[in-house]
Amino acid sequence: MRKSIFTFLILFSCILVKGEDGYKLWLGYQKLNEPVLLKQYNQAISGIVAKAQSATLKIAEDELRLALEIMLQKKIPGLNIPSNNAILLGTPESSNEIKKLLLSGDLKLGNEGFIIKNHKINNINTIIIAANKDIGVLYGVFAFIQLIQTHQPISNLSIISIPKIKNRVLNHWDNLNRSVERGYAGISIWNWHTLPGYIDQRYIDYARANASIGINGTVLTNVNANSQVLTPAYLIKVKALADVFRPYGIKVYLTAKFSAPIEIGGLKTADPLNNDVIRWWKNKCREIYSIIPDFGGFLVKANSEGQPGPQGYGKTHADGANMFADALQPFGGIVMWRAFVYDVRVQKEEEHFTEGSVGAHTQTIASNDRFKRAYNEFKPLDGQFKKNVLVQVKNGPIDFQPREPFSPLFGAMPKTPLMMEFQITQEYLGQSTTLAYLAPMFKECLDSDTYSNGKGSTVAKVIDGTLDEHTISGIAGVANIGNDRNWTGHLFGQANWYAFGRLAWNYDLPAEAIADEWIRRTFNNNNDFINPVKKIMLASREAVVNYMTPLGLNHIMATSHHYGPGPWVSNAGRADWNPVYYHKADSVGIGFNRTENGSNALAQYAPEVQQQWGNINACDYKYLLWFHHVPWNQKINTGRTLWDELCYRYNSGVDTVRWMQHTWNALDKQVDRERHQHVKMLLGIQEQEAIWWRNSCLLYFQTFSQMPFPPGFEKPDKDLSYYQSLKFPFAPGIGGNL
Ligand code: GCW
Repeated sequence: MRKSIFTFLILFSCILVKGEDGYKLWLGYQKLNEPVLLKQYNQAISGIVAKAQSATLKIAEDELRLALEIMLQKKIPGLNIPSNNAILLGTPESSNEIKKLLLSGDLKLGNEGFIIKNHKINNINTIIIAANKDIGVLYGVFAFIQLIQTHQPISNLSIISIPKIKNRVLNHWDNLNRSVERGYAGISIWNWHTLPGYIDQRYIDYARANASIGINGTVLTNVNANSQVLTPAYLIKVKALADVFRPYGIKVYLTAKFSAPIEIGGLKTADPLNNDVIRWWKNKCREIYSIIPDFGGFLVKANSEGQPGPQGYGKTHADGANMFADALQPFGGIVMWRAFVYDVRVQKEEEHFTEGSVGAHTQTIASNDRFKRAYNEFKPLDGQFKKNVLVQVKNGPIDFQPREPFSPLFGAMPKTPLMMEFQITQEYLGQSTTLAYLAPMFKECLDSDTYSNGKGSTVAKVIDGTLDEHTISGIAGVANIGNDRNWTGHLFGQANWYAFGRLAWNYDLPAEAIADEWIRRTFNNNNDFINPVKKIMLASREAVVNYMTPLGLNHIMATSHHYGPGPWVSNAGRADWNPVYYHKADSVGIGFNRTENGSNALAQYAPEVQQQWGNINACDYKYLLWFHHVPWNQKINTGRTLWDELCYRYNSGVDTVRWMQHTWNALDKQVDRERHQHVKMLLGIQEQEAIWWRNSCLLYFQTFSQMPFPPGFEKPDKDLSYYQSLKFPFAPGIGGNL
């Protein structure tokens, strides 16, 4: 007896102290506490009719039941025929009623779209969740669950939802030894050592989370690939993951190292036009598809940062990509060929580059500005890629900075489907100690007008294929997922994974609406909580821009690990790995002149865009130092001198973080202690890091401007040499090809 009381007490206290650790993401269904709403939902939902024959439909039915039983606190029976208030799930194949409904309208749902509708069948009220294919039903189920999680009415539903972009893919930069390049949430979730025998529950939960936001592909391995993953020993491990993901509508892709035929195939060359090489890749593809029949295809980083590629054999990116395209084509696979290129090979020419002074080959690709590289290499190849190639372009011309102008390649290659590459992991945005909600950053790029086909030719329309009538389209996000209990290191990193998926499905969704649904699904529906948290999220990215890289500064992070400020660094191996290359501060001013009398990178944009950014007096202050070298004492269009504005921005970044801290701290009663503490402690670190950024950058830039800090601003408590002495040799997230 005493023993059982004891056990009870232990269990009870465990329940009391156990908070939420974030593992459940936005799918931690909770009992609904609002009696009126509960009554409405209970009346409207009596059971589920689903003739689930496939694994996907079974998952859809189970998920719906799980969610409803927890949220509505009642049993949800399975029904054989529609009775009053039943939810009817399925496809034309699984249900005649659905067949009739889908045939009755010109719905164009495609393979992934769905419809959710209140529908009368013989005078009986039902809710129909239907799609042409099983996966659409699963997406529909998650959308319906979202309605309940976010307390929406369900009495007058007529939702039709179709993804705007076809391939919505996560890119894991995960190495075979489980380190994650630019990963800040522990080690890789793929435990290659125990695969294929051991299927971690995480693999299933990962697939479920991705399906819930419409992600339909995953590249398992780092772009700085290790070719071992293409060997039979690893392919059976890949197959095990593909088998887990398949019913969730997720295809598996791999990175293909260009030199694999040499490394694992025993050939002497990897020349893309060599017959042995061509044959080797064809056989490799045949082998992969015999193991994984729905394999998605390859992601390739070639001739970039030391990776091998076709240029090593005097061939072009198109030659390389097309070789893969031919090998994958019979099986329906695609090639995602990255445009993030700056080959070390042409470094010497670049460093001594003056227009017109180099040989014919380097003339086309070398440049006096890293900004221009991708465009210089790829634009001339427009029209040369095979039909199943997508060229994957980073959102900006340099490298995932807190703010970049859109890459000039968008809109410049109408004959080639361009795929967007965003970075969800926060390599340059404070990594996992920083709360930075990235939907506003993703949207800023997607909504940018390229003017390539007249006004309204947004980046989003370039990548969804509508502008240039492409039949394939894609968007990739470099994942921020690791084996940390909460998946992403920072709890709010989950919002970026979530936002990426939601925008990939529908880029028209406002960043605010996505934040709103994420907060409701992850925490609660209490407005006193939602409103302040939403404000924090929406201010967060701009705060980071302000205290790290305001006014268009970029790439001034410490080199290699990119953790913390390093604007003074000038000794890295390549000129364009140095922050001084990017900010160009001198006694006159600061910023990179990319106008006609500078590197003229602006000429890569349409005339309307050139006009928007080309005039130093009119250029939006957000992009100013991206395009202009501005004198310290010049009055800019915010009304302050450049130096004062810089001080003002750095300070306001710190102030915003402090405001975020206070706002969050006051919410301790509205959220469980575990998650509250987690975010609170990280915001404490973020405040320290923001101060560090502000102080060190302003002290450093002051050595050029020689101007005083405007009155009223907090003075740095350390001197510049202190900040310059800080070293972080073991900062996380480095390492490739492992
Ligand atoms: O952002 C840079 C990173 C590298 C990365 C590279 C790329 C995977 O610092 O770590 O390598 O870009 O995108 O290929």
